[in-house]
Amino acid sequence: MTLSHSHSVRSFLGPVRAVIATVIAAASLAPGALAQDATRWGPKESASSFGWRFDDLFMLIVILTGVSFLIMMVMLLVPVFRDKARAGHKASFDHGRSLHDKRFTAIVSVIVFIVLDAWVLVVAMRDLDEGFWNVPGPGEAPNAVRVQVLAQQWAWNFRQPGVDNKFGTPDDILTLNELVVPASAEAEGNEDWFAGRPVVLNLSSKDVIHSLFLPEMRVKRDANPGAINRMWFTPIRPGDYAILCAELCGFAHYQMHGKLRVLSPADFDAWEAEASAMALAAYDENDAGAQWAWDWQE
Ligand SMILES: [Cu+2]
Repeated sequence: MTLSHSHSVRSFLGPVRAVIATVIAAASLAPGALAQDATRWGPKESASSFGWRFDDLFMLIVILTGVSFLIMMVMLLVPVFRDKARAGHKASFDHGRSLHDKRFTAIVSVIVFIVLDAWVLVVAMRDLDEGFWNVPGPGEAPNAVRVQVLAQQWAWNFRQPGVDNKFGTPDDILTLNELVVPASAEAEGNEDWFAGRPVVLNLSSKDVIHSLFLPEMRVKRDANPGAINRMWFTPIRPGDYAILCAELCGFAHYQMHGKLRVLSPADFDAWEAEASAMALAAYDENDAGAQWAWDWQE
């Protein structure tokens, strides 16, 4: 009895260990983001003012489903061990059609629905309302850093208005697969949603549907041809972060990534002035590919 038990545990742990070892080996061999983070579970640390909301929501879901799982396991395992085969004990077959069984099922279902689903829904809707959907409207964030994003197979074009703060002028800063924005440390934990310099994006696409995904900022939004979608976030810490496409958009979709460079406010102002001056100096009105600005959508 003891022998066969320990044997079955060992034969179960063998494949589990093999899977874990394979995952760790794959993560440490993978290029880029995964390798640096192989020791950390879950996504990289949030670096935006409302990113914590998504982390808290995920944790709430893990706790609620984890506790439900444990309760279910206890309810399953207690009868298994309490009523296991023994001399003189006869099994009886039950369809679970009695009123007692039906009432029990109904009560458990209602509790699960109210406690788990409603709780997660209320928190998720509050977070969306105060964070992701709360894109600053006209005049709400005069300090906002405005960016036009034009996706294409398979690259990200970014346009910033430059020092004249107008889109579609010769001093516009155009970057490819790299977006430079300032950090606003004061936005962290601030009750004013738009404290510091929120980054507000207008997204569109040249060809198919893409999706701009900034995992450390905890935001993601589709870029659709023929439409302008809006998105916002406020970075709170300088650093280099990932830009990804989260919509399967063709055969080189996997190459459609870039770098989000978050600079200190002073470094950003210096970068912006220099990049805008260089854009003005290099402006070529015959470069048709660079003339894609639109009227800013607030
Ligand atoms: Cu794409």
